Amino acid sequence: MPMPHSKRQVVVTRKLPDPVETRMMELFDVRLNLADKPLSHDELAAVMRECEVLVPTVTDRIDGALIQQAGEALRLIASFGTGVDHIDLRAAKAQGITVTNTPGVLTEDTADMTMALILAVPRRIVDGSKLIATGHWTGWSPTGMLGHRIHGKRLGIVGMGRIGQAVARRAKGFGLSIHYHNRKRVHPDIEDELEATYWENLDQMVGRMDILSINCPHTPATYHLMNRRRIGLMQPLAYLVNTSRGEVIDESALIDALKERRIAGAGLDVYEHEPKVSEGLLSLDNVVLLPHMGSATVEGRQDMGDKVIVNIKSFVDGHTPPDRVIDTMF
Ligand code: 8YV
Repeated sequence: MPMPHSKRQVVVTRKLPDPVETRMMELFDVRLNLADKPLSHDELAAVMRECEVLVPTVTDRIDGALIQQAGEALRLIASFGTGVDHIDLRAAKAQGITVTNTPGVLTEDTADMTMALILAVPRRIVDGSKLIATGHWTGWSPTGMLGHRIHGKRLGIVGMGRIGQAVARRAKGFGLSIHYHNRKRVHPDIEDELEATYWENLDQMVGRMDILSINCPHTPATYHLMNRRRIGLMQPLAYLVNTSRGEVIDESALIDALKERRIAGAGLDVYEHEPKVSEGLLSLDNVVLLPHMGSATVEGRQDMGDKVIVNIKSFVDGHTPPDRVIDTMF
């Protein structure tokens, strides 16, 4: 059957779940990446010269140069993911290219993983598991595998958006008291529900928390928000957890603080130079390191794919896609 003219040429840069790809094939003229080999800068440039819709992921750096070289046909970048720091939004706007993302559908999964790290680092879950796996466990002892209590401690959430609030809800159930810093104070009803304390001044909060969780997006304003000076304000028994973006923390300053035991530990799911994980982190015994898997659930990936499809479909049908990224920076 000849392809209907209404089908738009969509290029997907990575392997997506089968049901998502199948539905895309039904709706659009799609080029899939079944081998899941990330495209090089040149390969991205080549597809962006031809396609009408690009579906990138966090592993594709869609910089200003790529956008400027894009063909006239490229009208939509429908990213598979919530964070959009891998896309030069200013350049896209200048070229009249719409950008969409997939907010909301990975909130609970990411909050779960944040909570897992909040538990795993102070309670030494990975250390315990390694002890068994290596055959070194000799039995229970009164002073064996001691970690630190979660209940009754203070959790400082940096970025009280959807994910920050979902973390707060969970953490409250674990008996943590909730503190937060955000560009804007959240609605009083949410503060009441979470019994949350707002800190307008991040430095003030950082110095008083037992656990800090990074849940803000990476933007020019949050790059190295946890810089060397701020990490230096943390208490020696405090933990730092990051499931957002590595760039929010000065990774080398964090490594120094962990090495010198100026803070107690860190749980990281994201890194400043992904997929590279700093050598300095790998040799530490007070960290739990995960491979950017905060939203890695079968259900989440399906929901993300569904959102991408709705965004493309509404765009090609002439409507404003539901998840258009409005760049508030400009
Ligand atoms: C996604 C994420 O899996 O959505 C995000 O912002 O960080 C991840 O959890 C990834 O971005 C997919 O592109």
